[in-house]
Amino acid sequence: MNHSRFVIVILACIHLVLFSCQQKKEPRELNLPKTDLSQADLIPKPTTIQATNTAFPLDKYTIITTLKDSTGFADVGTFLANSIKDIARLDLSINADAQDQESIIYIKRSDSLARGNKKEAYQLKIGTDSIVLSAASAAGAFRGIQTLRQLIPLKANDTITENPVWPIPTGTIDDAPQFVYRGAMLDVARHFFTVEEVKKYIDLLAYYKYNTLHLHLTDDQGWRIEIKSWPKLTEVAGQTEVGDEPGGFYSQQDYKDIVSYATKNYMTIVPEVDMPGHTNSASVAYPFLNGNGKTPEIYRGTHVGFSTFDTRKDSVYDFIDDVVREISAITPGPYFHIGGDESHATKKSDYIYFVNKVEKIVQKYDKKMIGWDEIATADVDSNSIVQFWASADNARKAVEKDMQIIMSPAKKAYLDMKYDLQSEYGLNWAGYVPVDTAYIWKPENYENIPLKNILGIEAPLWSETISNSSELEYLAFPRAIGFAELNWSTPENRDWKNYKVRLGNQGPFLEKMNVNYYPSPLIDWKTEEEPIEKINKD
Ligand code: TNX
Repeated sequence: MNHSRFVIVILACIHLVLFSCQQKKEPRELNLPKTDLSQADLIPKPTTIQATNTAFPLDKYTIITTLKDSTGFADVGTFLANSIKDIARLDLSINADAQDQESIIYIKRSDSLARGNKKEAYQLKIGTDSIVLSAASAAGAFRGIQTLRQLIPLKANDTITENPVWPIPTGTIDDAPQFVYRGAMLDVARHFFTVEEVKKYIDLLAYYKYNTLHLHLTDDQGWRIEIKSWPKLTEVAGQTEVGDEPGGFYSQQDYKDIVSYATKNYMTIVPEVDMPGHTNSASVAYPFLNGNGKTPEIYRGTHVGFSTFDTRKDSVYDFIDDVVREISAITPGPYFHIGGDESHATKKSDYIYFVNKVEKIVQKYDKKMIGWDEIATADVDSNSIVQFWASADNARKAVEKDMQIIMSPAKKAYLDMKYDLQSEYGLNWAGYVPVDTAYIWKPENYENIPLKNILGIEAPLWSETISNSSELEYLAFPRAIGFAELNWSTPENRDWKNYKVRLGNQGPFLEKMNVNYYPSPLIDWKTEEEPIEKINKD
């Protein structure tokens, strides 16, 4: 090193020492309450929790710092800053030089945390002046952020210092999901739900670590996604729904907007175009598609099983090719759901022929095919995925083909089943599904389906009896919260008695989010004595 370089290095060192002396402040003497991280109301329950019984003071002197050069981490930090703004009205600085910081939340990457296919693993180390969130991927960091959000009290403690402080219990959480596919489905075909309503559902699902939202985009009563090469689908078939209501549809721009909102929440959108049955509305728009021998007329009722595409006409497959191509082009996720359920008006041999042809089209556009469990009766590829809803025999056929299975048994996982006799909305063809029935079952060995074939649980919400967010929330909450835990936490970590206390303590959060949940009498719901400020996104 030459002389002048040496001088520069020495000056830089002196500057650094002086600067860090200036920065060094006396630690604050905060008299924070004792805590117990192991008793926190976390849903889903993390894999392991070690409590150290002190508290981290979240307040206006906290800063957020993230790893900057790794995709997604800075955005995850911004998501945390925004959630803290919502809960605590605190405007924390993120990745900026702060002068008066007292505590730090640091979000970093740690490749050693990835376990097998569990890319969403994360670790939270909460100390008295720092929180370190480590994850192998931004998706893992995002899941960890949800845990952190659940640890922030909704109300500040304003007796500790002159400024409000949100004490967070200290300790270490090590966590990873049991299943890689943690889904909910929304039927936007029987009744249409607006982009804003879908986004609100995404917000709530993401909070409980769901990573997939399946949209049932078409059915007998309506077609909800713009297909540019077949405009009448939305011009005609987008204008009806169950009952007298006016229908609606997503333009491709709207759909992209939903997809990008989901992506920011680390959720994958699975589009479903249900066929060859459940296609009356498409045949009303384009009668050549129809294969049931009757003149297609608009249908506003709730029966199933009467419609079918003409499975032996080449032009029908040209139509399907366009539909799959256009939707796949705006769907970054790996899946395309072809429905395939209740095709009672399709001959068995025609059904098998149809599923095989459509599977090829889906694969041509680089997507994995998903279908309701009936598709297992066709000669499907082992790469395709079966969604078990009704027939254990079909699910076993899928196991024989070594396929992956999404678990949605109606008796347990259908969000549109009534809770009980008093339920305002819902159906009951699969029985009543009270909050305990929805939680107390083991997807891990349900109907002897081997664990290795299970991709995860998906909770479908069919919309024959509901048509807006508040009715959606009545059926989905609180049961969707239980499926979140069944999906994420292993059986050893699940216990109804313990879960129901944590669930009851979600009351204030659900109220804050304006969620019209069903206050099941099985749960001792906690409510805030004082009215809490609600989060209004608009
Ligand atoms: C069965 S589940 C259906 C839907 C109905 C639902 C009502 C499935 C694959 N098909 O068409 O909306 O029951 O619960």
